[in-house]
Amino acid sequence: MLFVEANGAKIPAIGLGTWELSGRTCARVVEQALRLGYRHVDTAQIYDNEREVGDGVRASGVRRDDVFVTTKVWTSHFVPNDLERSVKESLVKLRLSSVDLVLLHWPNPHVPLEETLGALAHAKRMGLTRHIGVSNFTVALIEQAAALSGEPLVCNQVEYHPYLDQAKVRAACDQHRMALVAYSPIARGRIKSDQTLAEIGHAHHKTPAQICLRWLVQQNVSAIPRTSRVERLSENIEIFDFALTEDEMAIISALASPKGRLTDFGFAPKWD
Ligand code: 1BO
Repeated sequence: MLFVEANGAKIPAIGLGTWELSGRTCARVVEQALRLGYRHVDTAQIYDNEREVGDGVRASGVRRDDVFVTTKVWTSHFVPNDLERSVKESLVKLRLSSVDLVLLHWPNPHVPLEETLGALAHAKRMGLTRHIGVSNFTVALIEQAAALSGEPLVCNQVEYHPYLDQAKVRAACDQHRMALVAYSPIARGRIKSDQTLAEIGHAHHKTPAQICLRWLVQQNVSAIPRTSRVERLSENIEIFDFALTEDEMAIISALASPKGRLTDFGFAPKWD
């Protein structure tokens, strides 16, 4: 497994996303993923599956220290005392004494960023998490956050796949030595029927999803594909035995379109 190194953190390049996984399916998929070699699991308070993620981690038999666990604080808990309480609640649900990474799930313009980041840094100093970071931050917000944070921010987790150009966000992350972690990395399954990726895949004996994930990790991005199907778990991790050429990387990057974003909400920031 490759790692993405960022401000002192070593984030496994492929992780399991758990957005919209719940109940026994979630616990079973987490357990299977870890048994297959995954070492990175991503959850969030708002996903309402932290309990099952923790169950899956324990059931896998993989040593806790060998798994990189991320959770996220929802925007309604960004006032300092709430944030600390919320992280502690996540740990209780996960039944872990600490996580590897806690992220601010989305920006919240109604609470001063400095205060929220102060509370996040405090959570790190209390030992509740090894690292801290942000999610769904634009370039301007990354700049503000990097300037205000009392502890290094190790990543910005955003939607990223071949249909969405994230060059500006990637450059801002690079500048601040933050990793970019890609959610919806196979564009919620749309990648699977992509002709261009299928053709490139043919040359490498790989599926379109594997080509897509390889394209991400070759940019030093960590990707967290979600699946509830065990056979897909293996497919998504078997991407470390080949490399894309520069031409292939460029062909895939050219698939980006202004309409490529799949996850948007009324409370989202004005995207770059
Ligand atoms: C509302 C959840 C978005 C992806 O983490």
